[in-house]
Amino acid sequence: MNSKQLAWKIRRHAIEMTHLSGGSHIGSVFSIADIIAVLYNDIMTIFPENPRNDLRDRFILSKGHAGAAVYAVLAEKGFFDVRELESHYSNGSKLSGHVSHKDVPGVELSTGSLGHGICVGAGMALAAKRDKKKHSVFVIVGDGECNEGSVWEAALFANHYRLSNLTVIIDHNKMQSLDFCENTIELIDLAAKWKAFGWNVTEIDGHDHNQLKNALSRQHDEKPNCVIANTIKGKGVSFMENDILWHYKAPLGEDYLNAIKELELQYNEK
Ligand SMILES: Cc1ncc(C[n+]2csc(CCOP(=O)(O)OP(=O)(O)O)c2C)c(N)n1
Repeated sequence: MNSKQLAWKIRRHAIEMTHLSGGSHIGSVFSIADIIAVLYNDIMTIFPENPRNDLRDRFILSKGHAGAAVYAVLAEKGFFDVRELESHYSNGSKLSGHVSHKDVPGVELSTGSLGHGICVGAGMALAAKRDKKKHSVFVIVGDGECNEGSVWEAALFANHYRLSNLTVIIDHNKMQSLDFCENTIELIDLAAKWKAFGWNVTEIDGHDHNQLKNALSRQHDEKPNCVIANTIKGKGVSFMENDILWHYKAPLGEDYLNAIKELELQYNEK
């Protein structure tokens, strides 16, 4: 399976998962499906049969509300049975809506309270550097999540310790839960901000797999790496794209059927 096929599978699973549970955040999941697919298919060293292998690269979804994308990729990569995805977001399930590491092989960190995943990722990168370990740490942060002060503390910290083994990908879809970022708290020029914090910054189209592969495989020798991925919230289903409704709305009834129809038409293009 190539990364585009994997991204399609992530979207296809996520529609079923949120449909079955009446769960939220499908737009947030679709926004990062391509990034996650490229990371797990082409970039990270992973060990599905031995998920805690110390040689593994570490991945943290700091915008933990899009956890369905992580569960879907882990199931597709063989960390657990894809049939478990059906329990997502339902009472008693291990696969909670906000991503959880409890009893879920392959998840490094439970997140959901925004602004924390990047801090833990920076700590993991410092630990690896001090222990002279070779693995990398990748963290996806939402652009709305950049409203959190702790994101910028982590940015200062990672530069101070020259954490070149850390790559933060900003999912820059210009939206957050109930509005556009610019109407909530303006971010202005994110690339300039991360550069000013001492990071090596690359700005790309976050749905272009070649650009993702190039940007994510390049780590700077001395600086932490920030990839600003310009994305579209809801990417992959036309009526969900750039529509704020799909942060919280569950794909039910006609919406579900129409989304499936669109995704199925895309299957042969991959
Ligand atoms: C500390 C904290 N405050 C508020 C929330 C509620 N919340 C959930 S998602 C979200 C918007 C996040 O926006 P962004 O990071 O851009 O994610 P995306 O739009 O890609 O889903 C907010 C404010 C939260 N999860 N954690």
